[in-house]
Amino acid sequence: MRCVVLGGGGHARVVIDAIQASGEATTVAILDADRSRWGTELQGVPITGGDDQLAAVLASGVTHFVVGIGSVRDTGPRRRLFERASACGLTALLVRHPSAVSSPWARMGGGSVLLANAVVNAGATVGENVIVNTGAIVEHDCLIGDHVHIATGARLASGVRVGMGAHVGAGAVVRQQIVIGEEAVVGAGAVVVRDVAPRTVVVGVPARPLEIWAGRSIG
Ligand code: JB2
Repeated sequence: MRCVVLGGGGHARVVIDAIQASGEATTVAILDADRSRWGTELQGVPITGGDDQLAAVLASGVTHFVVGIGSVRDTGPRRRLFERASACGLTALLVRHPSAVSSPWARMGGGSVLLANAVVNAGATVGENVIVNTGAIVEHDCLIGDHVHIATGARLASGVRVGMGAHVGAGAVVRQQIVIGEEAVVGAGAVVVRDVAPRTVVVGVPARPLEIWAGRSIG
């Protein structure tokens, strides 16, 4: 399989590395929005142009794509890029680093990336274009919506549901059966023991909505 990676920054490095290690596809090109990068290489892969090249890339025999931009909070750019490439007729590549563990009893959607030492356990369902970043754990029977980012080292206990486009920050811990709403953000290192409403930012131990937390902290 020949694939193109969309975005050529830090996250793309790790994604390309995982694709190369898995041996399941060959990354033949990177598209990046930054013109100054065009004509250069990232880890041996040429950066050939911007997203307006998607149709040409497809015509050249490339069949698959992966979104190679990450997110720290707003997962919207990743979603829009995924939708644009899919609309062009490219197929989203599922990427699994060989050191990652994904149960044969788990389901993973196209375009999702499971990076080194990540775990997705039995009965879990992971949507499309999800990042399960380095060392993150998605326990059994979790339900992870499309475009979610489970950041490095985050741990979701069993049966956690994460809504579309949410971000679970690095090293966060989420108690079993918790529901995290669409596009919510869990801060790095937070410990989530109550449900998180959609589009809410929670931080701290135990995690609280940012405004309340900040108020208590100041007051
Ligand atoms: O719409 C776009 C687009 N927007 C930004 N299309 C394409 N094809 N490329 C786009 N880019 C490019 O993504 C930028 O020009 C830049 O080269 C790249 C983003 O690189 P950066 O290193 O700034 O961030 P990242 O998204 O690769 O990594 C972030 O998320 C990771 C999960 C960082 O916060 C990392 O530290 C983090 N590990």
